[in-house]
Amino acid sequence: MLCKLIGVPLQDGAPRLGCEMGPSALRTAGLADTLISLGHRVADLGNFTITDVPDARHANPAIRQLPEIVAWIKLLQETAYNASADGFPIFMGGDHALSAGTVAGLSRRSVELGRPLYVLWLDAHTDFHTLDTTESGNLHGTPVAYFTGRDGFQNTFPPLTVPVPTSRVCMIGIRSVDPEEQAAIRKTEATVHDMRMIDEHGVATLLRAFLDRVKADNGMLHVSLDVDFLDPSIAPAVGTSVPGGATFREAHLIMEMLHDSGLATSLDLVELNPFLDERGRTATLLVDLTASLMGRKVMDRPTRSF
Ligand code: NNH
Ligand code: MN
Ligand code: MN
Ligand code: MN
Repeated sequence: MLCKLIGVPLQDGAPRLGCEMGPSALRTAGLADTLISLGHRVADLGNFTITDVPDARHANPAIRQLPEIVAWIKLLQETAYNASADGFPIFMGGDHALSAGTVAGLSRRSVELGRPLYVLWLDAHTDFHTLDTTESGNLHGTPVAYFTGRDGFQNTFPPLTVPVPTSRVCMIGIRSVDPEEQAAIRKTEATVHDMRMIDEHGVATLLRAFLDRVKADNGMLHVSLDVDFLDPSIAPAVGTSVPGGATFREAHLIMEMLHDSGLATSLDLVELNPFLDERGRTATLLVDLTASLMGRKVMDRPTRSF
């Protein structure tokens, strides 16, 4: 497999500075060599950057860095569309606002290929705010609402080629949802598995049901991994940590099952804030999770029963 590393040093969507260093930390933690050791080819396309910032405004005074985010979405939409022509794009964030651009670009690609795009959203948060409803004004809280075509982005964010229907979005790890997001997402067909669902059923059952649907539909599958999906005790390098997150094994199991399914076609690694890390352990964990997704395993699976 040709893995394309795409650096997205974006931090305008998050409340604290530092995500801009994410791509460097992932490179330093050995992402490219790890993929090569698994038999993949790697093309590091370097870090992308916005050049001109449009004149964008919105009536909600809380919104921060709107023109910059609009510029990033435009750039990433084009970048994701182009990069997904062949190979497996890995978007190294950068904050989660980047997924507004990556998913929009991948959605355009999926229409061309005649394969529906599915999104696995691994996050503590639903990121389902619109420009009208966000109270924090941090636009990393909005990408899912945008790429699923929720009202409230017209004439501000770039138009979508085609929205991803909410029925093709599966969220796992959710444990912090603002009231307005809660009310809005309840009215959609999105699958929202909060931490209690993991506690009661286990990640394997939840993920298998989703993967079966993707497979039956010959879908493309984009995986968006927010560091705060993970429990803060194993992944401290994030500005918006929430207690009670996924464990080391739950996260690896998801990645291992994704690998076995052969369904994943692209990946976002987002919200890594290296300024908050402890001797690179969160960056290293993200590299190891990517390794599990791309084929690292301890043992071959037994073909006979045990
Ligand atoms: N819902 C909150 C907000 O809109 C938190 C979003 N923060 C995230 N999302 N880290 O993944 O501000
Ligand atoms: Mn997020
Ligand atoms: Mn989050
Ligand atoms: Mn909020």
